[in-house]
Amino acid sequence: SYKFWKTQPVPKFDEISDKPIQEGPLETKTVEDVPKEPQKLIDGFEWVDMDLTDDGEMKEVYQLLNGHYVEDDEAMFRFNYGTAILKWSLMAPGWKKEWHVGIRDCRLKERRPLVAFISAVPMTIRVRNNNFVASEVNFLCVHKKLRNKRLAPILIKEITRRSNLHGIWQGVYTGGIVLPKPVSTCRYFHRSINWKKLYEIGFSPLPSNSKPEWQIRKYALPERTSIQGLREMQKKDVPAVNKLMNRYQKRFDMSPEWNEDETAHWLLQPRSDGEEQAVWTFVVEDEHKNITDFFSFYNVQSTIINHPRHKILNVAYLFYYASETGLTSPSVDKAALKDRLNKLVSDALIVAKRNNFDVFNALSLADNTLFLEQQKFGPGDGSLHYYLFNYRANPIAGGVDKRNLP
Ligand code: YNC
Ligand code: MG
Repeated sequence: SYKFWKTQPVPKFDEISDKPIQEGPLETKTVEDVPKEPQKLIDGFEWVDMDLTDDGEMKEVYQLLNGHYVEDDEAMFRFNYGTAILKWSLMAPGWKKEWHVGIRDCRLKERRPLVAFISAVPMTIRVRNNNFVASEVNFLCVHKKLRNKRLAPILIKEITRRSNLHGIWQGVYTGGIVLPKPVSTCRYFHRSINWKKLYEIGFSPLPSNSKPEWQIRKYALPERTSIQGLREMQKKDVPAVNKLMNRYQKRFDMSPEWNEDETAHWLLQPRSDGEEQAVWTFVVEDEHKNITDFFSFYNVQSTIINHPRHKILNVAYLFYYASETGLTSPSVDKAALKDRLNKLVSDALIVAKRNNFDVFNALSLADNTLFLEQQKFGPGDGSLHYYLFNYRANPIAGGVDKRNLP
């Protein structure tokens, strides 16, 4: 019945109209309207700002998420965000320590364990022709022993308050569960890289008319990439990639708007010594030294919850990509774009295999439906819902549109 969500500035499920609605904020407030203090927690619990530049505090966030963050419906896998990818997601340009919000259990005087977390980073988002700054909220997590006690709404109200204190009134978030009311819904697709392992852990079934050898052969990939001029992105590519990205994203109704700092951060992941690589980005440079295309993917491991031999699943997630082929005016040649994206993603799969990934995930958004089938992605069970907080928008087609499914 959405007792909490009913009270929040989000669209209701029954707000349907035949005509397009006027897009924009649902409510307007000023910083003076915002409480200066957080809501008081019940006795024994305390708000904390987590300092992610401190290895010890970073480890606490890592361990909370590692034990208690998102699982699939059958509880076979749980996300295992490593500290490198947590830093990358949570310390993006404009990050603030007070947006890394924790709750400690102080009943245990000595240990004071971290038992809940929520975070945000600021981003500029474009919805059709409007750009606005929003809090991108992620990593909402409550310890399993404190579930169903209405702590989640308290965390959500607190990250909202802290966003509002910075004059930010909109939020962006995604989730596997249905809440009022998704602006878009996408489906997950998976492309096996290490089919044998995926089969052994119960992720991939053996089709009744197939054999393991046939499946392995089906998903085999060449050793070498095929596109001339493909190379890893470097710092010097940032201005060109930034321009290409923002031009290409105009193809879509909703997208982030990155400046050069954000482009560098999200595609090149500033790394300290010995830190693991979280994101891979490749560009295509033509004979005139122009950047004509790029693709990127990032790594989130999952813990395989109950398997005697396999403990970790190495998953690549397709991130952003762009190609001049999608920008030819006055109208885009769909067949040429389809051909180009298939070449790019085929090379992305080869790079992922070389880096020991087991599976490559992509959503039914952006131009992904142009290559999913040909690159042997198969639909998964999961959906991902996209939400806007305090912003009314007409629905955005994505995976929801059945015509987009292969
Ligand atoms: C969820 N994922 O509906 P109602 S995604 C939002 N996002 O409220 P309780 C959620 N709301 O229905 P529990 C939610 N999950 O009564 C549940 N809710 O109105 C709502 N899981 O609270 C739910 N991480 O504390 C209900 O539930 C109310 O103890 C129930 O805690 C929930 O990060 C949770 O899936 C998710 O750790 C913390 O189950 C817990 O079950 C858990 O009794 C595993 O809460 C990890 C997990 C969620 C991943 C994510 C995005 C979060 C977005 C939050 C919304 C942000 C809004 C924008 C704010 C900024 C605005 C500005 C400016
Ligand atoms: Mg709770």
